[in-house]
Amino acid sequence: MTIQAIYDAVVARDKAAVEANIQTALTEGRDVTEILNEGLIRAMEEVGEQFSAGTIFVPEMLMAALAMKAGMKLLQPHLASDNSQSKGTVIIGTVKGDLHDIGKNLVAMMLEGAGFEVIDLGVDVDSAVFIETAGTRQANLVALSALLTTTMPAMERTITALREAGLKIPVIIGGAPVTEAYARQIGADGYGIDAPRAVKLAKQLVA
Ligand code: B1M
Repeated sequence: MTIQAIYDAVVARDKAAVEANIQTALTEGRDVTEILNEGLIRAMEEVGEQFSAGTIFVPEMLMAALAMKAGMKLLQPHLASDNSQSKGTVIIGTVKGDLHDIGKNLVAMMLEGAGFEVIDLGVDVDSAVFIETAGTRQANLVALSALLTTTMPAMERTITALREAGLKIPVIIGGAPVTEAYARQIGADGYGIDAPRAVKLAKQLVA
């Protein structure tokens, strides 16, 4: 089955096989969300478990991430697009100290697909850069991602700095260790457990 082959190829860190199997799945008319959730995202969860168990290490985790990113690139044009009129400008980035960008890229892709103009600041983004860009680009929303428990406090620092700079732009946060309770605790305006939820929140907050 093609979806299982995509999953297996990510876990095996085989970029060429990920690409070939995604092409096959798309040709077969498989649902893009199924390919993403059951093929790619589920495979990265397995990769994380293997890392936690000590059966793979950072280089292997990185290779799996590169295979996943190659797969996401093929899916990007197939994600629903609504480009009729810009729904607003979103500044997105992974916070200071954190280099994980797959989830953040997925959120950015889906926001673009939903009609937002997305300014992606990349990874390891200092709060000052969020503030400067949000101000100069007249952003309607700031979206922060963090994958490490050690970088979650950088989300709070960014929100505090935005407020101290007098910017009343709504902020949404997300990433594997982040919770709804943490979002409330640090004064974020919303928490997205996954990319579709982040898009839903963005639509609610940027009316
Ligand atoms: Co790292 N890593 N990693 N890693 N890595 C995790 C996060 C970890 C859970 C693995 C583990 O131990 N099981 C663990 C964190 C433990 C913790 O803090 N609790 C960990 C660690 C420890 C590390 C290092 C410290 C390892 C080391 O060096 N010893 C190191 C840190 C480097 C740094 O950032 N400073 C490190 C490095 C790396 C790589 C560079 C090798 C690579 C990242 C490559 C890249 O991103 N370009 C990597 C990877 C691939 C992972 C795992 C395996 C996969 C992450 C991923 O891409 N998932 C991860 C294990 C895991 O998460 N199960 C792990 C797929 C992606 C689609 O999911 O990003 O969660 P995710 O995004 C989701 C949601 O969270 C949500 O939407 C997405 C789904 O729709 N979401 C948002 C994300 N951002 C959002 C923002 C929103 C809303 C929703 O609104 C704004």
